[in-house]
Amino acid sequence: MNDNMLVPVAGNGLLPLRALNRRQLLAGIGAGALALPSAALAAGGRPSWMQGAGAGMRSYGTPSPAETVSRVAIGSQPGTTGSGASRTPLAALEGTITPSGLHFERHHSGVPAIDPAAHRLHIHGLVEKPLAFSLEALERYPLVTQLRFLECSGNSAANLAAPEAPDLDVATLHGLVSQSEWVGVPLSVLLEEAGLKPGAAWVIAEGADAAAMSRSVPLAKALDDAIVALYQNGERLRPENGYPMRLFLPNYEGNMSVKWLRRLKVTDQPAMTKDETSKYTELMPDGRAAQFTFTMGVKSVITRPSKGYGLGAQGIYPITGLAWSGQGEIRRVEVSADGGRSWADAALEGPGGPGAMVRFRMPWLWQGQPATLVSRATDSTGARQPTREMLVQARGPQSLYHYNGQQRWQVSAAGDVRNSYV
Ligand SMILES: Nc1nc2c(c(=O)[nH]1)N[C@H]1C(S)=C(S)[C@@H](COP(=O)(O)O)O[C@H]1N2
Ligand SMILES: [Mo]
Repeated sequence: MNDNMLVPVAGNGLLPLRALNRRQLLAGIGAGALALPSAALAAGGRPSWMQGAGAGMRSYGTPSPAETVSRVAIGSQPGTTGSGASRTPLAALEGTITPSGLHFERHHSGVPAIDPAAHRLHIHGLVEKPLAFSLEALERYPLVTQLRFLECSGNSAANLAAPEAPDLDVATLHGLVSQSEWVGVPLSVLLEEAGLKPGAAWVIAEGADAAAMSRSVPLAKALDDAIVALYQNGERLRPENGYPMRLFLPNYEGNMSVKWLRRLKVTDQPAMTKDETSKYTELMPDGRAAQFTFTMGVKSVITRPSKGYGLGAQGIYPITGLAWSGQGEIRRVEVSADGGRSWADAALEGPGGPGAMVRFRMPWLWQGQPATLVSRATDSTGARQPTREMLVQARGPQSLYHYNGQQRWQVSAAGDVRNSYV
């Protein structure tokens, strides 16, 4: 076979994963894009390695001034300072780790200014010995490292609630998810030190913000993989992400990872706080609500191409995105370019592991044909990401939280991309 020939593996131009080499790209219609760098070099004069002495050092680095990536769709409740959300610019990022300064934020009453020296974490309730920990004390415990996604259960809700596909980009729709390397003290160690009394079944976590955000955590989760996180991506937590300490509950809805953690009360029953009754419950079609729906479902989203990241010249384009599941590891991501009629397996990469995001990639030959790009993930429990239709049928349009439906991007003949339900 002529190795310049590209034989699609599924409908509408999906290409085999390892078929591409430089010769094929150059021989193909992607040549225009590849010619760019040398043209730019010719126009720009001398190559970059011939520059002068250069600038000096900085005590704390920031991105190149040429890079303008920032959090998006930053919205506050009217009349409040910082009670709202900002979203991770998913399409602008690569790999699987979200830079700390671009981690999404969700605050119920702004970001408190906490003096780390004065801050204490209290453990009390059904314990033999109530304890109070300073940041300095917590630092001396053996710390554990977890590469984990954090997703607000309100993420992607616009796609469930709106009858017509809202004309929004991937960050605005799905940017309430990020991934960091979290380092902290296992909560089990602190609870064992306090000594659990008979009847202990729940731990009520409370934050030191004006909202005193509180959630009830099942004791089994607290003793399993919960940590009191002190570090994020190698440095102390950012103020917006809970400085100086936060509860981090892998795989659970983001709301339960209480930031600015100041109190853990061990109890025999849940506290029925505002955020586990009037909020963060899912209204079902029969009028009842599902409560304590902790675990995030299996999910994936194509980050490029996507709205605002459309196609230019015809040629080969990488389709790429992120997949994650609170139920287990991501085992498989399939991609379709024909709206789900045919599928092909994408390549998975990144460190992955339980509770971690993976990146997926799939080469695609675009020759000006209209297309609908979709991805669907399957996790190690065998659960596969549902379509929007399946979710609406099961839950009605009002359940809002925990939307993990497949994202469809409609590509026009002009190469523009928009959100689509069909
Ligand atoms: N104390 C406190 N903890 C909180 C919140 C808050 O407003 N106050 N917001 C919760 C919600 S709804 C989410 S999704 C996550 C967001 O964490 P992040 O801002 O670090 O992304 O924190 C949770 N923990
Ligand atoms: Mo949230």
